[in-house]
Amino acid sequence: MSVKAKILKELKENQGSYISGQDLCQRLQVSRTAVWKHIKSLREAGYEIDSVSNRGYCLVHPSGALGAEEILSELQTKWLGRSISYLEMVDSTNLEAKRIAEKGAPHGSLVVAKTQEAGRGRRGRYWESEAGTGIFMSFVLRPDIEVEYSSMITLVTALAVARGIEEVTNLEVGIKWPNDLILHGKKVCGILTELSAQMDELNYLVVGIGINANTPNFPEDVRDVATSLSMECGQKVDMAILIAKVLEKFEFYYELFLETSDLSQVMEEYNQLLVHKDQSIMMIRQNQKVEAISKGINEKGELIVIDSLKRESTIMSGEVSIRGILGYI
Ligand code: BT5
Repeated sequence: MSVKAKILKELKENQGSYISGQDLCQRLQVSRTAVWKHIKSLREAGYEIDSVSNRGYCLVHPSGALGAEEILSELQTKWLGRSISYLEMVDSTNLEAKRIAEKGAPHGSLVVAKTQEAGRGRRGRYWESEAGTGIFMSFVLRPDIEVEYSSMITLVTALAVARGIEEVTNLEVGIKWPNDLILHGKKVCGILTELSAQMDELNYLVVGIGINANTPNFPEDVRDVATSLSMECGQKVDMAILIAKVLEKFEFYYELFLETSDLSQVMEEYNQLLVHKDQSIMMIRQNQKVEAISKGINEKGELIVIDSLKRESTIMSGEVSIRGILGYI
């Protein structure tokens, strides 16, 4: 963690009370000048920091800005997001994560952007990424697993994001299999997992997460299906805190997944959040629609469905899309 992030962490932990310059120097093993320089730069970034001689520094108001320091000062993970590349603008954080992965970026490296010019959804679709309003991030994973197991990571991510959002905002998020997060019938987060493999060997995975955190409104083409956390809870969400929480949850569920190389330990929790569980859904495969009942996922992350003749089968993600009977949800 950089000295600036460490100073920010100390100030946040003592928000509202004064911490002396000398204390900061001793705790962080840096000079007074270094502390002063970083305080100045935090002020420039929008933090309101009071300073009183003989008492020290006091964080009066956080900036609400998002950057590597903000995220690192909240982060409690062991390996995920310990190296952060924060960009004001990028084509897509997934593409950037792939570029750094190709250059050897380690397991857990994180890319976060203020805006994306070509935010991507699945199958060539796009992701609306208005500057500064949402979380646009991707991380690199280098797991020692078979290629065919990697699709389960998307489900692990969905569960982690749902739990992260819940903890930070108290909002109860549902999951639309396999990778959409739903709040009051609308999509609040999308996940795009991509991989690089040679033959059967997995080189790396990139997990991309887009969360509509503080999006005030959406363009017409997604307005009916999209919502944001701030719209639903009526107040702005601190994106650095949310990112840190989501990464922490991901580490937790990912490690459970690695223990068995399947979803047996997280499946029950995932199914509890599934929006269509035990309800009718429309399965769409190459423009063909078939009605079925969703029974939740199995340990491989496949959706178990029962058709109108009461026959049970499983569907794999990527193979079919599902919809509610009356529309998107
Ligand atoms: C997804 O695709 O839901 C995956 C989205 C992943 C986005 C993240 S952002 C960080 C990282 N970098 C990237 O370039 N991508 C990832 P899909 O299931 O195909 O859904 C895409 C569809 O959702 C679009 O066709 C729109 O209808 C709708 N949509 C677009 N932007 C949206 C938004 N901000 N909120 C809700 N729905 C949106």
